[in-house]
Amino acid sequence: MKKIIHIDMDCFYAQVEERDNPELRRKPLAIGGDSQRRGVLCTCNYRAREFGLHAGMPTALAERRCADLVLLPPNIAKYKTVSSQIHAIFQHYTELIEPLSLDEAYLDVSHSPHCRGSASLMAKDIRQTIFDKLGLTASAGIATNKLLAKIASDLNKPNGQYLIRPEEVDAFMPSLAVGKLFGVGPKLKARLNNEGIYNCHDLQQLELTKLIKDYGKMGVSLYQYCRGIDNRHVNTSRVAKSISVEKTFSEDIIEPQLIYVAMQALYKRLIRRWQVKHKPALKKVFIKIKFADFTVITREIGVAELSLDHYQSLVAASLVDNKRPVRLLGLGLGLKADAHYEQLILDFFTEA
Ligand code: TTP
Repeated sequence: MKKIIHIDMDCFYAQVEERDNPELRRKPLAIGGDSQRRGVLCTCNYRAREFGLHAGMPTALAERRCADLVLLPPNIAKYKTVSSQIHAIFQHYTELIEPLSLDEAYLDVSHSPHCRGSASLMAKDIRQTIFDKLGLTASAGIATNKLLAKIASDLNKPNGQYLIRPEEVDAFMPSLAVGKLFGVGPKLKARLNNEGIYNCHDLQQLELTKLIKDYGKMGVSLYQYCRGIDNRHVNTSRVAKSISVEKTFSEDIIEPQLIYVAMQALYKRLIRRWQVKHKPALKKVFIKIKFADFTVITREIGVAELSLDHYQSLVAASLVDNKRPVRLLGLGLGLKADAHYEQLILDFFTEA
């Protein structure tokens, strides 16, 4: 049986800024883009969350909800440095580390000799070390697989940890909302809810054959995950599946010509990101457009070569179908699964 720890720093960007300027601790604090430039929040501290603020919220709305909000721009270089310091602490316990983002990672400590092999004690130790060395708090989940460990790390947040014992899994799973399962994003969740499936108990009533018929390969995962079964390994050489860049315009754009100008600038940034990563092999290109009413569409085509023309035709087709002002444009590349290069960090912050 495996011993997996999922570590997740508490309100990471905000906490780092609070640490470096303790005055901020008493204030509602958000990290994000300027409301003048129609930015959104990357995250906010727990005081700000009391006002209903959260990641992804437009900064303008956040400032309306919380008049005293202190807003800071993200300092990604600083967060990357802290992230590698956290990573160095993990390495003391195990080499089997799978980072999910700057502030989150799975650790397989099944064979770690530390703390007499107790994963709970190791999690406590790791959190204490992060606090002693870096002055930051983290939360942890401990379980026999990645699915459960990640769910568990949310249960005693902030600055806490939670252990799901193997014998507790059967009692724990039924009441869990389907949206908490790995791979169940907003679309799949809505589809499941539409069919009256809200929690894992509902999912457990469905036969494997029916799940496969309705959801294909994901049906197998759903069947296992709703029972707390997850055979995924801690993947130490995580490979990125996509590279993308996006831009929120300072004003909504109606004029297609201006959208194409923005597209060209984004394309240059995308190429640079792709080159830096040693040009991994492509599977597809895609675009994302967010309209002024916040609806989002995505379009993609399978390609092996990168070219501005692909984006041009995807954008053109989208604009023909949707004659509405555009708030955000994103361009991306889908990469082949075997595209070999290292991407330890998922770059959330894509503004130039
Ligand atoms: P999360 O771990 O999702 O959240 P968090 O650390 O801010 O807060 P919590 O205590 O609830 O875990 O994200 C990690 C960091 O990634 C976050 O501090 C900022 C960044 N981020 C973005 O830039 N944009 C986003 O939409 C999200 C969700 C996170």
